[in-house]
Amino acid sequence: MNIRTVKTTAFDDQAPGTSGLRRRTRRFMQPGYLENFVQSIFDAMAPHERGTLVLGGDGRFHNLEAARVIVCMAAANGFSRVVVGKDALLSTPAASALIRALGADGGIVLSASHNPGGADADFGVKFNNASGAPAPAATTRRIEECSRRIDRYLVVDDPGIDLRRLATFRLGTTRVDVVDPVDGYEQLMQRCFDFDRLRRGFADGRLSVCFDAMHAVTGPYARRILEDTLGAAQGSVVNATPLPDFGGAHPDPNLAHAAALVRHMRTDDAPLLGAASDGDGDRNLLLGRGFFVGPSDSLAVLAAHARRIPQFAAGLTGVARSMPTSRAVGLVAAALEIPCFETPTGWKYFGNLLDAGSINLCGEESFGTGGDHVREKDGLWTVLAWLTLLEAANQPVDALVKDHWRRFGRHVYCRHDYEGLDADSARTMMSALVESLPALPGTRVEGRVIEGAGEFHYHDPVDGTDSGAEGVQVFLAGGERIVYRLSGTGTRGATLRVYLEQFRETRREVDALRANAPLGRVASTLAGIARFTGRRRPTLRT
Ligand code: G16
Repeated sequence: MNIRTVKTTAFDDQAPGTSGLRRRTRRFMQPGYLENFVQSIFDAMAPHERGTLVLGGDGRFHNLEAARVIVCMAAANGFSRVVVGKDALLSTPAASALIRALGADGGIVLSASHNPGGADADFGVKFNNASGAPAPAATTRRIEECSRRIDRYLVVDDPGIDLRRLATFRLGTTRVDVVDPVDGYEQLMQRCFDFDRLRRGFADGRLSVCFDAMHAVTGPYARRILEDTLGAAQGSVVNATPLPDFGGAHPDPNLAHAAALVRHMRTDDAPLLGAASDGDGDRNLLLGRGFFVGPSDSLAVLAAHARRIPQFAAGLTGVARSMPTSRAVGLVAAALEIPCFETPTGWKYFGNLLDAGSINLCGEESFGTGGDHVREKDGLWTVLAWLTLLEAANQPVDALVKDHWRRFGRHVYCRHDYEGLDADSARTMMSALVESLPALPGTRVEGRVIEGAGEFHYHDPVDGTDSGAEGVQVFLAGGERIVYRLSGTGTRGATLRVYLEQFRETRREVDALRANAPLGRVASTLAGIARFTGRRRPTLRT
């Protein structure tokens, strides 16, 4: 095996974002771009960590080609074993599960998550550590440093490796196993849930589901688990074949991009549960008949009923939410007398808490929920968890959620996104907002009194690391809260996210988007969004 040392020069845009490095696909296809970043990951690992590497992706354009390059680089860098999903497919949670099951040293997932795929769309690479968690901030900083001073990468010539069939072969001293991407994940789900009970629920008609895989990676997982194993009706999983361009759609499971599912869930044929997942299978959207379950409420409901889920039969040790996520789960934690941690946006911040056993359930407003079975958010797991609750409660989705609001009160919550902003204007707006914070408490804006305001800083209670400037919070009288932050996952310009939350004890039905519209205007005035960015309205409200 001929290990080639290829000279290279650094690219100046390889600092990982909220979740790995996401760039335009053509940027990744530029000679040396993928190789530099992958070599930087390997360089950031200690030599004794070059044991087993897990590898897979969400099937988007360039997935297979990039995986072959990475196999050749792993062999050149002295890994003893590379375990790759067949067709170079692995959902993000399945990759995390495989890393943990194999005791691997880490894994690389090729995905830009919910971003569109294709030659003119997005591609991404993320690295997970030996516990299966997204690389923590200290590691991503090391990777970035390596990417700045890189001057060579190592690779072996591709002898024509075929990742499209199950096989084991050698590349020099490296053993490469091409494995079924679903097997291990399904076995893990069988340990988390009571499959016999779910099977009975589908068999006697109390359970029914429509799962929209959005032509992304969860198709094969959902088909196998929901239809083949649990007996959901054939055709319950739609858009189940992973396509390189996700069928030309945006694989983002929200009300805007999963519009067909939303419409279906309003018809007389709607099943008990409607669900969708994103490009790499870690996000989830949940719908009842004509009813949307917000991700923050989903987390709170799961926490309140956790003991009904076999994985949590012994109870929850603690829960966590990212700062912008609504505070609904905190009320449940208080009732259960367990801690509720508040972390910055990004699943990587949950990793240490899960490893330490401080929490076993966590979630984010960005359509992510997960437990301690893996170290990633897990879309299909969340669907199985909800099916478990629905079967046990024998209630439709909306009744379960409304019961929860009656018991705990409701955090009426939504998010306004201002997408495709000029990056400099967005940063200037955030800086001006941060500067204005000390003077805000006690002032009024559009008739509301500001009680407190500040930037969010996080001190990791497990490893003691500090993360600062993770978004701005403004607290208003009456329990309203506005959060501002810039997205860390986009590939063009900047996206400003404004999160709006108010608490209501009332039993009256409210539409979250409509109820929060006035607060959205307050948020816009307060930060001068139109003045700095030229935008009068958000591009997306969810
Ligand atoms: C990623 C992270 C999530 C995070 C989200 C926020 O999600 O894994 O933990 O909440 O980004 O995105 P943004 O910075 O754009 O608000 P994913 O599903 O894109 O990997």
